[in-house]
Amino acid sequence: MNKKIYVTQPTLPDLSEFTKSLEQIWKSKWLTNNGLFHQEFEKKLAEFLGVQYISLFANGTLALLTSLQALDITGEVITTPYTFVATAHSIMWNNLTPVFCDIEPVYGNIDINKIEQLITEKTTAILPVHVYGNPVDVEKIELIAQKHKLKVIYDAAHAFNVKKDGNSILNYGDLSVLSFHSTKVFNTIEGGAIISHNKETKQHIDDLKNFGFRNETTVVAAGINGKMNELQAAYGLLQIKNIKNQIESRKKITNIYRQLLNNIIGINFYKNIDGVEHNYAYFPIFISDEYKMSRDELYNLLKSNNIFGRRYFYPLISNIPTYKELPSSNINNLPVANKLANQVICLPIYPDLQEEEIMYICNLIKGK
Ligand code: T4K
Repeated sequence: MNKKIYVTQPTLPDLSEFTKSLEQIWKSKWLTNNGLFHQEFEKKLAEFLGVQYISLFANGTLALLTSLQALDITGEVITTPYTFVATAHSIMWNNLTPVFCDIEPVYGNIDINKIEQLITEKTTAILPVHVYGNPVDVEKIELIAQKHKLKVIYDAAHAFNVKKDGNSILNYGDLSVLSFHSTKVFNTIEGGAIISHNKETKQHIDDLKNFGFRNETTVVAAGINGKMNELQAAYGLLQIKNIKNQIESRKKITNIYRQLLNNIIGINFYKNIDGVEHNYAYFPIFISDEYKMSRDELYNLLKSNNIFGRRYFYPLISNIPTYKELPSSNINNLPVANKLANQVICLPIYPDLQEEEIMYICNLIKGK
């Protein structure tokens, strides 16, 4: 394959439509700080996702940082090590301690049966991640949180438009955080959002992302500058138009992969979950010992053939220098997370990926 195929490729809005939006922005000279595009994007996105309150952000990491600040989280936060570093970094940036909980072996989400044993008098929140867009068992998390009076913030960076029994997964927990980075299902180049469930919380989050300003002269907290600008908002508004088709294309690609990779000894992947509307954000495969080569050998074979899959999420966060001295990072407490991190390759998936390209990738895996 002469062409390089990456793990993902962003889909962009129609350039001539975006140019029209840019012309409006140029005329108005209103570039950021809750402009008209920002207001409209918040409204349309909330409608599209089926949620009540959205606060837009410049990126998902600033949204995560702010979500912990907004709920006054202190002490220890139970989370997963099997995620992108931003999840744990946001806990650290708030001077809190991440406590890593092991994951379940099928979808790679936090193992709800292992959460309670990690709760101490310092625990104030649980921060699960809907990894690859597969929903965490939100009902069980809610029961644990109620029992121990903990807050729940979902890192929903991968879970754009994911629904469970027709209801957005973003409606669970105290807050959910989205990422609209260019590598995500829905992108605003960089971008993110916090989903909240009442007006007061949204107001508080909106203050926090604007340095803590409530109005011209009142600063309510040491907030940050997390604002999304008008160019990102205008771009995002156009993205809503085509996102359904894009998710449909991802679904088709997933089904082709599943068909072509079926019955290869040592190559595993998960099935859809009953009652869940998936977004097909990633296509991870897990390479076990029965496969004819190691995970890294396959990763390098693909790479030498111009297929740039990614080992999301390797190395495991609990094994990187910043976190590995934490008591909860002990490898003996995280056997499943360590195992999946050593088995995973996320194969390329994006709406423009062609059927011949998928066949080429699968033939390399089959050894043809
Ligand atoms: N929580 C979770 C669970 C997350 O996964 C993330 C982000 C966050 C929180 C934080 O949200 P943000 O603050 O990012 O909004 C990427 C992304 O940078 C990161 O957003 C994402 N997770 C993570 C899973 O993946 P890298 O270092 O792997 O990205 P990069 O630049 O290597 O891109 C991957 C491939 O995508 C490239 O090889 C080619 C293609 N690509 C990339 C870009 C940026 C393009 O074709 N066009 C592009 O513009 O982290």
